Amino acid sequence: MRKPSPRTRQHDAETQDPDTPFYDAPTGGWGSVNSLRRNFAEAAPQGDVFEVLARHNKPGGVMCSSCAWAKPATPHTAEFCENGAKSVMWELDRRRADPDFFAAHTLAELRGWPDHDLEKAGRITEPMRYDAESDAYRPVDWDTAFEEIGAELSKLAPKEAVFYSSGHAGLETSYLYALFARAMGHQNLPQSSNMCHETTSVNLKNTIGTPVGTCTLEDFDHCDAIFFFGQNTGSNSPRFLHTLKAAVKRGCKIVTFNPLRERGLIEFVDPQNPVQMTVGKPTRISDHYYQLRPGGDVAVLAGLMKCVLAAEEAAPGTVLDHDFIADHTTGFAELEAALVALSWEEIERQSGLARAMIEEAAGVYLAAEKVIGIYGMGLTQHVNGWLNLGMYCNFLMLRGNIGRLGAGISPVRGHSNVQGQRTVGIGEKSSHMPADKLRTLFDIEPPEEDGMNAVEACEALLEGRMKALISLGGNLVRALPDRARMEEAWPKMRLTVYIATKPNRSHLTPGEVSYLLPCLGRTDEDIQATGRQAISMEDTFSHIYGSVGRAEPASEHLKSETDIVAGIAKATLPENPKLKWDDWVADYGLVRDLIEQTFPDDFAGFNERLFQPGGFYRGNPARERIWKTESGKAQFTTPTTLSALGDSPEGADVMTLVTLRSNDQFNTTIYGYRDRLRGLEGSRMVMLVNRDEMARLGLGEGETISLRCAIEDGVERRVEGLVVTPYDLPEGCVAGYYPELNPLVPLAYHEKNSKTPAYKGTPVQILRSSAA
Ligand SMILES: Nc1nc2c(c(=O)[nH]1)N[C@H]1C(S)=C(S)[C@@H](COP(=O)(O)OP(=O)(O)OC[C@H]3O[C@@H](n4cnc5c(=O)[nH]c(N)nc54)[C@H](O)[C@@H]3O)O[C@H]1N2
Ligand SMILES: Nc1nc2c(c(=O)[nH]1)N[C@H]1C(S)=C(S)[C@@H](COP(=O)(O)OP(=O)(O)OC[C@H]3O[C@@H](n4cnc5c(=O)[nH]c(N)nc54)[C@H](O)[C@@H]3O)O[C@H]1N2
Ligand SMILES: [Mo]
Repeated sequence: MRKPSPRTRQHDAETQDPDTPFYDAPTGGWGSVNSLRRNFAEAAPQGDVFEVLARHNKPGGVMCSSCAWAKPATPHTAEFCENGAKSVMWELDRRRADPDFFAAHTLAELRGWPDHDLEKAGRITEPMRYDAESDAYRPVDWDTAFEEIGAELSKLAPKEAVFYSSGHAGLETSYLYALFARAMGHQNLPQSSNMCHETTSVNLKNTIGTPVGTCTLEDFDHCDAIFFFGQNTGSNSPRFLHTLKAAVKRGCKIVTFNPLRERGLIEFVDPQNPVQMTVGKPTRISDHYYQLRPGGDVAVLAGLMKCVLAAEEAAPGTVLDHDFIADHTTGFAELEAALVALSWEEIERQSGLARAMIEEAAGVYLAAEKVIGIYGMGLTQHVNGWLNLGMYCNFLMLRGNIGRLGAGISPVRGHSNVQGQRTVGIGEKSSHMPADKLRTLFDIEPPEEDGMNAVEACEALLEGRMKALISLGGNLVRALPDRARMEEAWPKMRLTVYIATKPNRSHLTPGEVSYLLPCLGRTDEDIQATGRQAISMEDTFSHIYGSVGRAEPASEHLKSETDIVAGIAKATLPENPKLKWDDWVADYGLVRDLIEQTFPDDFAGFNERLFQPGGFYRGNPARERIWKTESGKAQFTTPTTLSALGDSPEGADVMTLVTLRSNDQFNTTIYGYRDRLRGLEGSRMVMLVNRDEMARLGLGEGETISLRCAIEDGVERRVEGLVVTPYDLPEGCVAGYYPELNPLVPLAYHEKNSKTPAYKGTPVQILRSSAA
């Protein structure tokens, strides 16, 4: 792959490339209010939307179904962001995908609809069964559905079934789902995190002995500097901007490394601050912003650490945290030797940044006593994501920045309960749910064999080893890599069951027997035999909250996710008096008791603490400097390469593809066609590229091109109809939107240890229309 020359110019708002689309207003502010207004007009949500939002993210209210950011103990008057409000409005949609809708449209016809239009059909109102003859979903009653699904699952060898979950469903449903799989005899429990922060779960565990971040919200009141690698706060966790604003006001320094200039990390106007909204100045967020090459983070971190070593050499004993390194870590000498051997020339080449820039950023690090390291998909979705995280931990550990107040490593998780689902047993490993508890609590002999994660399930599907899928939320055929191969293989399954709120693309690829089961959303009131039920979830800081829906459900036929999972389990499993599905559905508090008994260290007093303001903290050993690694110490990682990208074909025409989320989407749910914070509007079928590259490649603005994956493995992967759009990106890379570009990412191109697909660093070639 071509290695472009490093940037020597630091970009700020004034030096933005002229003529490239650019949103020069701050994040938040009136833009945010107007965007909400438009979405409100389109979704025309139910009348109770304002009541729901008034209680949003507050004790006793609904915990946001958008991202996994914390819900503070003392909330703002409106504790929701633009995107949280969009997700509520989207769920409280007045439109209905009812039996008449499905009668009027065959699946073949619906496959021609854009994803946005599919979800715009509204909330699904009744359980539906696919009828192959008419190629349409037809209404069916719940008992028939459960009976047939149970009968189909019972006919399979357990390991032919896969139970997927998107990170939405509450801890109660998730625990029962994980229990159901193991009672059936398998641990095929892939989750959305397999495409997301699995890199974190596996590699942080190897490095510092915990699969999750070590920070809590409190740390942000004490840190002196925050580093950002590959996380887009303005779009994906906007409430975090309030935390950042407060930190900046205290004098905390923020340093960002991102190939794109993301507005939220540049400046912010608090939409809830009337003064700032009218006459105030926006808050500047990042003090320094560096547009590194995609995959260049390993090199940047190596450079930063070389600066730390140089400072130590200049003033021995004053820079490194020698006590921490000696008492708490292993592998320092190897790391040091590797860093000394690295040349700045190579670091500049791989990172795309000039040495002076890295030295400047290191200056901020060295001046700060307490530092937090934030990251997101920009680090995890790479072949060498393990090294990104290893190097990031190295960097923090050199000065003891893990396991003390105001410091730590802090992944920002995606789905609202993605972290919690793993905590209560969703995962393919035996270690995810203690075997002794399965035996004593339920007389279940747990499966010995590990199950499959998302990529492994796809491999099994391609090889005909996967026969049934239950999908608890999510939209796999859109979210997965290698779309063409996946969509083709999908209908070969005997059974597909989609538990969902709104129709999406995955529902249009039914197996031989297929069901679409509509569930209550997070905001909907959930009444069971013992009354109104609460559910619970865990945020990115390992705090756990109860959530109570109060909105009127879209239809009287909806069931809760807990009820649906229990219904399928009961119909599938042989009689076992210890599996009390009916009692559990009647009272979710009983499920919380079971969670507490299964995971006593995390959930002591679960029911009593459910509504504790700010959530209750389940603790984190690395935060206490207890290292649950193989060596019992925190592990320094020695770099074996300076790039996070995988091996790829050489050649001047090979570019690195980064897939992005817009400000108007939640994963595969497209709210609209405006990416306001990037100044892009109207179409998502774009290829963003730097103007110099356009000139080099002879590409014209507005020209339509195709992209092809440059990995040659016998499969041709292409996406056609992309409009060339100049954008301020580093050389050597192009960017476009997820999920539109997922057909370009090979299934086998994933992070080495965790198999998280490398969605941020796929080698591609541009094909001109004539060649396409
Ligand atoms: N509104 C909204 N909120 C969301 C979501 C959503 O779709 N919409 N999705 C949710 C989910 S499931 C998740 S996982 C999170 C995702 O949230 P993020 O972790 O922010 O993920 P992305 O938006 O995919 O990309 C993050 C950033 O990485 C940068 N980047 C790309 N490649 C590199 C690289 O090699 N190095 C560096 N340093 N940066 C790079 C991109 O420019 C982008 O700014 O958000 C959650 N919240
Ligand atoms: N190229 C590329 N691909 C990516 C990514 C990327 O950055 N680039 N990101 C990856 C990441 S981080 C993730 S997490 C995955 C996301 O993958 P998924 O989690 O599989 O996808 P989502 O789009 O979040 O799922 C949306 C669907 O969930 C259903 N839904 C919504 N609310 C509820 C509910 O309350 N209950 C139930 N049962 N269903 C509900 C709706 O039907 C909706 O259509 O995509 C991954 N794919
Ligand atoms: Mo995610």
